[in-house]
Amino acid sequence: MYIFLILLFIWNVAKADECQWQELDDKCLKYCWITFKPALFNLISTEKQLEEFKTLQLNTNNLLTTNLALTKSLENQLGLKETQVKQVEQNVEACASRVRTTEESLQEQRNMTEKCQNEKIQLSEELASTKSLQNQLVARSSLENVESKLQNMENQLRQVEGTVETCRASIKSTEETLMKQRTLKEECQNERRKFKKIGQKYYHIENNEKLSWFSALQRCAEWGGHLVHLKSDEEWNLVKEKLEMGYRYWVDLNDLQTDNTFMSATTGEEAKFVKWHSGEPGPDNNEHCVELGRFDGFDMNDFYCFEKKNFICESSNERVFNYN
Ligand SMILES: [Ca+2]
Repeated sequence: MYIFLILLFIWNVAKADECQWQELDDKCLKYCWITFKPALFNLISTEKQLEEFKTLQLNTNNLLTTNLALTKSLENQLGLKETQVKQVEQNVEACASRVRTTEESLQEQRNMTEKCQNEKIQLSEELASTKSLQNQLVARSSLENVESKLQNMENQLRQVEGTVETCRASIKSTEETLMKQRTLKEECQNERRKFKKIGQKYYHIENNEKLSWFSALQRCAEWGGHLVHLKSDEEWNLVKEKLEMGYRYWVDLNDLQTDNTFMSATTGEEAKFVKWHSGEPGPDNNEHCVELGRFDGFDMNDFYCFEKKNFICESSNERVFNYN
């Protein structure tokens, strides 16, 4: 373009030499104007284009600068990213290292866990063995306790057996006593059967055994009766007809409490019926118990109470004789 303008300028200058300066005002100037006008416009246009080009170049430079700055920034960012990538790679490596360490630790833990499980199994077996031994000890202790309790129970059993034996002995003694009582009762009953009805009452005239007045009193009581208590001549006459001649019989009268005041041991009252032999009761103050048969008949006589004589019992309860 510049080369073309230069060539065009040179050609116009060569054409101008043909014109006279005096003709410039009209001929040459017009010519020149005609000649330079396109060039001038072209130059203006070229300058505008140049300006635009410069502007464009400036913009381009700015854009390039911007791009460079951007590129620089990108490069910086890239460097930063690379640094970060390196950091990440280092982190990854560190993580991988830690993973390996963790795996190793995990493996160690697994090994430790397996070892612990084995030890646990072994401890469990030892614990089971210990428990078994403990149970055996407890069982042995329980057995000892049971043996001790059994010994105590045996001792208690011996005591109970002793008590039972004592009870048996007591029962046996009681049975024997009861048997004796039954025997005595039977004897008494048998003796009661000895009572015979004489008149309106029942009497037993003991002709075999001789007792003191006191013993005779007791014996009649044992038989369920009392020494005979005569109340009237009728009773006296009926009884004396049954007596053996030469025998002497105790009756229930005595003056043991007050001399010469004869009381009935049956009624506790002073005797209302007496049949004294002549001269009786005598002056001997030691004679306090009354008998029949001292003399030829069976009149009454006071005599020594401890002398053993036959005796006459009278029933105190008529029901005793119902079975006769
Ligand atoms: Ca006398």
